[in-house]
Formats: sequence, structure tokens, C-alpha cells
Amino acid sequence: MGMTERLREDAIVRILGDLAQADLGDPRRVLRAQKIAGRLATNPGASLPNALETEAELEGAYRFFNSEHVTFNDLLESHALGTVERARGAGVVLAIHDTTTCKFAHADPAEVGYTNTGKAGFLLHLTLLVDTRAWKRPLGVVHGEPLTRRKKRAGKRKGTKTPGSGLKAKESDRWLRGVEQTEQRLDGTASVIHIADRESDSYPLMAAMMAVGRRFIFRACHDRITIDDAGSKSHVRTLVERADVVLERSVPLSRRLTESAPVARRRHPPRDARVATLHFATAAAVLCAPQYCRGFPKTLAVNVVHVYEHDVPEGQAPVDWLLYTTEPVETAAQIAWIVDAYRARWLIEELNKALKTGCVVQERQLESSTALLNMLALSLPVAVELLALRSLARSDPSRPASSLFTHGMLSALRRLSHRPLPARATVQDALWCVAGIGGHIENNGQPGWQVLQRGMEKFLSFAAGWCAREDADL
Ligand SMILES: [Mn+2]
Repeated sequence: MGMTERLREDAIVRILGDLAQADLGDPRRVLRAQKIAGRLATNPGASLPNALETEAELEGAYRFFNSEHVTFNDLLESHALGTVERARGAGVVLAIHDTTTCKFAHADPAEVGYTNTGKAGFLLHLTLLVDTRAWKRPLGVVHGEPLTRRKKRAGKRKGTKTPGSGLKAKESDRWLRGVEQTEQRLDGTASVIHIADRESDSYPLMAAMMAVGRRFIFRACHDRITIDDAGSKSHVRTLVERADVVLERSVPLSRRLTESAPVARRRHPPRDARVATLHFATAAAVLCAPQYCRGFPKTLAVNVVHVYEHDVPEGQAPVDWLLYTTEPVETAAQIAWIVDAYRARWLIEELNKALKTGCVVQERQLESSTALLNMLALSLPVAVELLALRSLARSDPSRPASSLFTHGMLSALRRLSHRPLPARATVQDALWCVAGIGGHIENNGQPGWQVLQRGMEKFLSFAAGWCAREDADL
């Protein structure tokens, strides 16, 4: 895969600065880590042999990733400390939690672990901190936890969980571990709102968080039972469906492609790009503890925000989110803020993609989960900075394109693109041209990661030749 965008010097300085704090037992190892990270940062998405300049460097990198003295946690730790520093003074930060599957086609599952489908890979649970000021700047990852299944899942029947074959029993506790780790690291320097998708929906999780005053916006998976003052019970959905619509909003939805796994397809049906009119309704709900939840409070008082869509085009699944939150829902502004905060969850999806489209998944020389995780840990800060760049282009599209690309690259882009690039091009103009090169079709709405990646790949290989010719004059 080609690189996506070019990282600016300040981003690289941040990455290397964080690594300087790493405790790897030997300062030479820190230097090695910085050297590799520096190469990855100036060459994001390139394979290791392409990113590293000499044979000696490449061998050094393989030795580093395979070293018994280097661990995922130690490498992540320095980035997490830097992230906390960046969160200082941010006031309110979002902590977005998510679990993603990392697959390694070249690897042996007996060595790196088994995915759901029995292929080689593991799960990675990450917590991304996001600034809520001017634009939603991703600050970095404060918690990362690999989850490795050492045995192939037995049987294919739905819902079968043979003990020992799947995830460890308390693996669902990863959400709470991520929350508590984040809070501990920040230690009050910023106020945190935790965000997660349907996978996190758990009464014990919400109960444990509320007991110590944690704030959250979680998407509901189950339609839970609620109880009112008079003691009568109903479902959460019934409550919000009775509530008045308090806000309406037009929101552009991006196109979503079909996913290969049937479960994923059911959860995330493919969708065309469209502008959706979303309706927002809220209710205060007192959730009843499910039967199996012993030792937890019998009820939990939360606010519920329902975001949904009428008049959906034929064949498209309507937007329908049920959010549980500790945040107030008294005014339209508060409700809009909650939904916007939840929508910032796309950042972690993008981070996962950026991380996985990089060299990590293709690196054939790394065969153990330890080495692959070390590689992931060094790639993570690079992926965060790439994400920040894209997120800035989204939120401040009128910035000059020259803040992203050199003069030579812009002239190469102008030459290659069939879409016109204005003289004083903005970041948005440049990305639009790149998307066109990647085969983006205007009617499909905003270009996605893949089309940009493809366009960027073509553009960069063209620009490399173009700029080399210009440099030859120097
Ligand atoms: Mn998820």
C-alpha cells in the first residue's frame, strides 16, 4: 500500500519526542526505536524494506521488533504519556474505545493467535483521546490491549462458546480496563467523556462507571427494561418513541461498502452516500438490572438519546441509534453536543484502518505476535498523526494546500489530475483531486479512505518522478 499523506515536521517531532521517554532498558534501543519511527513517519504506509534505507537499517529493525527487551506496552507507554501531556488544558476530552481485528495473512495462527474465522490474527482494544475544542483533534492513544485467542474456535454453530476456545471469560472487562486506565493516566488534568459502540453495551460496565462518577455516551445494543416512579415497567425504545422530537438535523452520510463476514454485513449493511434528516428525541430512563447482574445496583438512572430517520430511500437501512448517557439532555444544544461527540467515533474507525493499511499487515518477516505487536506499537503514533491531518482537512478545508504538499507536489498534482486544481488551492481542493485520481465518482459523496489511499498511491508515485526531475535542477 502506498502512503496516504505526508506528515509535517511538527508531527514527526511529536512522535520522536514521545519515544524519547520510552524505557527500553538501554538508551541505544530508544535510539533504534526513534530511527525506525522516523522512517515510518516520513514514509507512512510503505513496507519496512521501502521505508528503511539500508540493509543494515532493515536488519536492525527486525532485530528490534523481535527483541525480548522490547514490548508493546513499553512502546505504547511513551506515546500514552505524550498523549496525556497534549490533553492538559483541553478541558473536556473524548475517550473513544473500540476493538478491532488485526489479521496477518502470511502468519501462522498457532504462532500469533486465531481470529473468529480461524485465520492468523488477534484483537486490539484501543482508547483514543480526542480534543473537543476548535476541531476534533486526535491526541493519541492512552490504552491499548491485545487480546489473543490461543485456540481455534470449536464448531460453527451460532452462539456456541466452548470454554477455553474463545476469549478469556473476563475479556468483556476490557472496556472497564480502558476506562479506568484512561482516568488514571489523566488524573483529573482533563475531564473525560467515554464513548463506545454497541459492543460495549453492558449493565455492569455502566454501573461500575456511574458508581465512581464517570461520564459516558454509549450506544445501546439491547432494548433494556425500565421502571417508572409508579413501578410500571416498559422498554427503553417505548419510552423514547413516546417522546417528542426535540431537534431535526441534516447530516451527510458516507457510503459504506459491503463487508465480507455475514455478521458484519448484518450489523453494518452497505449504504449509499446520502443526506439524511435525523430526528432526535430524549428520555430519562431508570434501567432495571438484568437477572444475572448480582451485586450491582438494582436500577441505574441514565439519559437516553434516540437518533433516527424517517423517509429512508428504498433499500437503505435507516439510521437508528439509541444512546445511553450521563450527560444532561435539557437543551437542544446539549443534545446536539452529545450526538456530535458520539459521531466523533468515526475517528477510531479511521485510526484502525490507517493502522491496518500500513505495512504492519504485510510484513512477512515478523512472525510472532510479540514482533507484530511491537511493530503495531511503533506504527500507532504515525497513524494518529495521519488521522489528525485528515481530520484537520475535514474541519478546516479552506487551509491552503501548501500546508499539506510541497510546491513540486502541487504542480505534479495539477498535471496528473483530471479535476482542476485552482491556483490558490485549499486542502479540500487537493484532496478532491487526489480522490478523482483514485477513481472517486462525484455522485458517491465524500471520498472514503480507500479511494483516497488509491489516489494518493498513484499521485505519489507520479509525484516522485516529477519532483525528482525538478530536484535534478538544484
Ligand atoms: Mn467496534
